[in-house]
Amino acid sequence: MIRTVKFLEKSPFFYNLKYLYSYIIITITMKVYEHLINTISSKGAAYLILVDPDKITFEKLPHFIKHCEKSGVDGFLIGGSLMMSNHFEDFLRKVKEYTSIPTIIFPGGVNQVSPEADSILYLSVVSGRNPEHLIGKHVLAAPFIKQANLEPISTGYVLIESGTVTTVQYVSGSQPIPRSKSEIAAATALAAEYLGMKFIYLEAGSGAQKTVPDEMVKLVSNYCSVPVIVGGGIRTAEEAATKVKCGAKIIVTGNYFEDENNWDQVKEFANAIHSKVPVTV
Ligand code: 1GP
Repeated sequence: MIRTVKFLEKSPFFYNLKYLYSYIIITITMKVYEHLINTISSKGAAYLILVDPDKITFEKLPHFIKHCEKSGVDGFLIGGSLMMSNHFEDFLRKVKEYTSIPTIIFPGGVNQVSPEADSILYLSVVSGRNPEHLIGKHVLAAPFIKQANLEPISTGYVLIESGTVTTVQYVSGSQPIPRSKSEIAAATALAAEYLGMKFIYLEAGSGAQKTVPDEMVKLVSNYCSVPVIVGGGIRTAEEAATKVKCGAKIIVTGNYFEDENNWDQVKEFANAIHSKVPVTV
C-alpha cells in the first residue's frame, strides 16, 4: 500500500491532480472579494452577519447559520476584537459545514488566522495612530495568511465615536473620529483608498449606542470610489436601509442577532439592504 502511494506521488498524474486541487482551492478562495462586488452590483448592497464565537453555542450555531443563508445573507464575518474562547478553528469548521456562502475572518488579533475560512478582512485601523494596528499586527499575520492560503481583503478600518468606549476602541488603543467630523472621516477614507485598500469600514463598534451618522456615511461614500461597509449598533431593518440609501454598500450586523428572539428578522434586514431586489413575500 505504502509502495503504491509512493509510486503515485511520483507519477505525473498524481502531480497534476495535486496541482489541479490547489488550483481549485485557490480559485475558490480568490472569489470572496469578487462575490461581494458582484452582490453589490446585482442587489444594490451586500449583507454580512458577524458571528462572534464567544456569543453563540456550538449547539445553536448550525440552525443560525442555515437560517441566515436561507434568509438571504451574503456572507459571514467571524471573529471579534476580543476572544475569550479557544475554539476558533473548530468554530470556523462548523460554520463551513453548514453553509456555502463565504466565511470571512474579522480578526481581532494574529491568533484569529486560520485556513478554515475563505478570506480575511485585512484591517488597518486608519482612524487611529497606533502603529501596531496600522501595520505591526499585519507583519506578524502575513506569513500565516499566506500559509493558510487565505484571501486577504485589504480594508481601511475607520472607528467612529459612538457614545461610549467600545471594545474595539479600547483593544486597538486608538481614538475614534468624532461623530461631528465627517470631513475627517472622508479624508481618512480617501487616504486609505489611495493606499490601495479595497473597502472602507465605517465602524461604530459592536453593540454601539449610536450608529455611524447618516451624514458621515453619505459624505464618505460620495468622496471615495471604493465600497463603504457600515457596522456597529444597527438594530432595525430601517436603520440598515437608511445606511444603504446614504451610500453604504455593505451592512454588518452582529449584536442584534445574538439574541435568538430576533432571528426571525434576518430576512427583513436582508430585504431592506438588498435595495435592488424586489421584495417577495
Ligand atoms: C461590529 O460592525 C460590527 O464590529 C457589528 O456591530 O455587533 O453592533 O451589530 P454590531
